[in-house]
Amino acid sequence: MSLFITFEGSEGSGKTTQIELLSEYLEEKGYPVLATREPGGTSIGDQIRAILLNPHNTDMLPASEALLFSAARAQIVNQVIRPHLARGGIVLCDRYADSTLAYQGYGHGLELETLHAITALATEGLKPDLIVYLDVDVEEGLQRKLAAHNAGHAEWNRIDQQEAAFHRRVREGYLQMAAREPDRWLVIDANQPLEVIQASIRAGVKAKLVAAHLARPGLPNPGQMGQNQLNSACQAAGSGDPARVNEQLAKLDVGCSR
Ligand code: T5A
Repeated sequence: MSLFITFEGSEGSGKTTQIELLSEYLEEKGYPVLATREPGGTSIGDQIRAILLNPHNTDMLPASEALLFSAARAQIVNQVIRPHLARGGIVLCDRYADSTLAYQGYGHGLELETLHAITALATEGLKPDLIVYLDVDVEEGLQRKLAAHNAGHAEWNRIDQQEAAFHRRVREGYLQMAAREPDRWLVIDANQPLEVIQASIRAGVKAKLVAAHLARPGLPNPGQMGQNQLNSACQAAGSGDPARVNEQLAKLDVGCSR
């Protein structure tokens, strides 16, 4: 069983913080977790990141941005993400293809259809099982990031420097994408305290993990994971491989009595 989870959001939405908390939690439960980020995560990706985020590269064109982010993505998908998923692991990725659609598409106005084509090339069609979108007010997010920068904990990069209207278009883009695919996107109000956000993320991830365990031939897909549905699915799973299913459910603290 593998699971690919990406984290999206505008500046200062708290992705890095929440990924660290989730990663610790899943590792404690015994899952093989790999946390990584875009752009970066590979040697070539890190070099591309330095070019992309260098505050002095003010004349970079949106098309160049889209291609460079995608080049870094091709590397990380092929060298890091796919191999870990193939070993049955969980990948937590700070930003992925939807960042390109939000920033270069909705933010800069590049054609979405073209970006989808470039992204398909870079990812070889690999899509996340779950996209956690942390929705923060643009001004609040930028203030958080600036405070972290002033305290020496974060960089203030070329894209942070964009005007507020750009960041608002990015947020609007994210919300539109999330509304189109509600099964894949988990939208969380990221203006809340850290632990409240983390609890919502864990609930969403648990549901996906349980669904992944149960979505095997002959077993029902638990879908929205209401308690009744979950119980029925667990009972039905008893006719398949009950020991394994229950062991996994217990690890997740998900109620299931048979
Ligand atoms: N980009 C990226 C594109 O344009 N196209 C693409 O295809 C891709 C992949 C990457 C930039 O590249 C752009 C998007 C970005 O602009 P980055 O430095 O990696 O640059 O920036 P981000 O991914 O945006 O990461 P940030 O550092 O801005 O924010 P995070 O990771 O979302 O937030 P985090 O966890 O570091 O938190 C920021 C601060 O807020 C505090 C934290 O303690 C920290 O100080 N905080 C909270 N404070 C109060 N309440 C909460 N709930 C808080 N959560 C966090």
